[in-house]
Amino acid sequence: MNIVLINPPNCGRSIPEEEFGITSLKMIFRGEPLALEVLAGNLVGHEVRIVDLKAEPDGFAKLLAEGTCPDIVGFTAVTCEANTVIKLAGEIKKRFVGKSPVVVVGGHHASCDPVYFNRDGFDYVVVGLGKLTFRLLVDALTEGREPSAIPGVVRVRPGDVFTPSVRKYDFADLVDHLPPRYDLVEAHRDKYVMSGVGGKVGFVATAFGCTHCCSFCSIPSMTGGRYLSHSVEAIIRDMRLLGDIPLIRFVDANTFGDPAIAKVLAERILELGIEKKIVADVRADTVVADPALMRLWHEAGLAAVVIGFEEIDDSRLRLMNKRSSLQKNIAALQILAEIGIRVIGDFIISPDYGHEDFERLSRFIDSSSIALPIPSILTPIPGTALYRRLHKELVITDLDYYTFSNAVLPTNLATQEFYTLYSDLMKQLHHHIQKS
Ligand code: B12
Ligand code: SF4
Repeated sequence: MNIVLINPPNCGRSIPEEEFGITSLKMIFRGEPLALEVLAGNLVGHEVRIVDLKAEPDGFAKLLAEGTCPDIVGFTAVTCEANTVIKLAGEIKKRFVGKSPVVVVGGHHASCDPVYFNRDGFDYVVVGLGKLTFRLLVDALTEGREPSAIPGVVRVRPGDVFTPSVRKYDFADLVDHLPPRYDLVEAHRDKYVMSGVGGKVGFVATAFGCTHCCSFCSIPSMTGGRYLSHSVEAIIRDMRLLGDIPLIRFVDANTFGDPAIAKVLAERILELGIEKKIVADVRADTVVADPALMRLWHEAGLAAVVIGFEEIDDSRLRLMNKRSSLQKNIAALQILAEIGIRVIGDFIISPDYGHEDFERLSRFIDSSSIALPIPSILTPIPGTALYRRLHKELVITDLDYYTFSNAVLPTNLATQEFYTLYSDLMKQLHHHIQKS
């Protein structure tokens, strides 16, 4: 089969920019489309290519201009990319009308809100981890079998009943023995950079899902609540496949979710003398529970960690089901500063924030050792507990705005005032970054 996997362009819309001319919130994100490389890794025997529209904005026009119709087109999308992908899928169907490429969508939004894609332009939605499922789907299509019985695969029937069955996930879903096809994006390598931490970056997935279930987070639904780790040897293999790229970002939402595996992995990196700078996500309570593990990881190359601090108020943390506390956040910062690991800190600004709250957060961050603070705005992503609780209150339902930098819930302050304070906070953080 001739398979084309498409990474949507940087998209999503900004209210501060459109309504108030505040452009200081714009961020440019870069990184390789690892999901598509992972899927391609399990498509041995097929002709596969990746069109990364974040790295190559005119890639889609070039694809449409080609004479050959792909047999299968696969799209990935987070929530703010869902509408863009719907448009692109429609254009594929229109361009190759009569030739019937099979169009499949998977990824974060397809997993948390699959019914959203039950519309023209698509043939199948894949829910959750896709490395094994997509291979089974491609096999069924190759052999002319009906794929709907494959767990995680749902046939699109616009206007008709669309009920994805509940799926179970296990280690087999990781197809551990086959590496991602890093070679498919080789032409764009120089564009995959992590500014602020150290230039050219390669992505490695060490685990999927999470050990926790915070109310705003869509990660647990990717694996039905399970935490699944790759084998240590597969992780080492992938790190080595990235060649001389000096910086590795472990893209897992919670890299140290299984501390025993994390310990063996760090020891193996040290034993093999792999000298890479590493950035990974860790929970504050994991740092506090096991500082020795962090020390070991620092030796193994861990240069920076991303921590979801989210809030500086315990009652708000409880409401988010974060199962951590301000005290643990502060203790984690102290431990990491002593070890010498830099911290990238995520914070969530609730739409009910007033002046006081913005000021308190700004003071906290300014007096902390966080090297790169990243405040985003609380956004109920469909499929999360937060969405189930608050969806009736949404004032913006257009998913283009679900970029985590728009208030889609009503703000307590006047909207412009809210965005101005948010923008001021971002500017202040910019100074903080330059200072640290
Ligand atoms: C790396 C990353 C990025 C990179 C993406 C690089 C790229 N793809 O081009 C960059 C930095 C560009 C980025 C940007 C953004 N990101 Co981001 N990002 C991540 C991160 C850390 C890792 C993603 C990853 O590579 N995972 C590894 C792969 C292998 O796993 P996977 O993506 O889950 O893929 C599996 C399945 O989903 C499925 N699958 C995926 N695609 C497809 C396609 C098909 C056809 C099939 C069959 C299956 C399938 O199979 C895969 C293998 O099992 C995740 C957090 C996380 N840990 O998942 C957040 C995350 C995906 N990002 C998120 C968000 C919100 C954003 C931004 C809006 C900015 C922001 N505020 O963070 C922007 C949106 C981009 C835009 N259009 O502007 C959210 C998405 C939530 C949601 N539902 O919308 C996440 C989950 C973070 C979070 N905790 O909330 N991001
Ligand atoms: S926010 Fe972090 S700790 Fe909470 S469920 Fe998501 S990935 Fe896990």
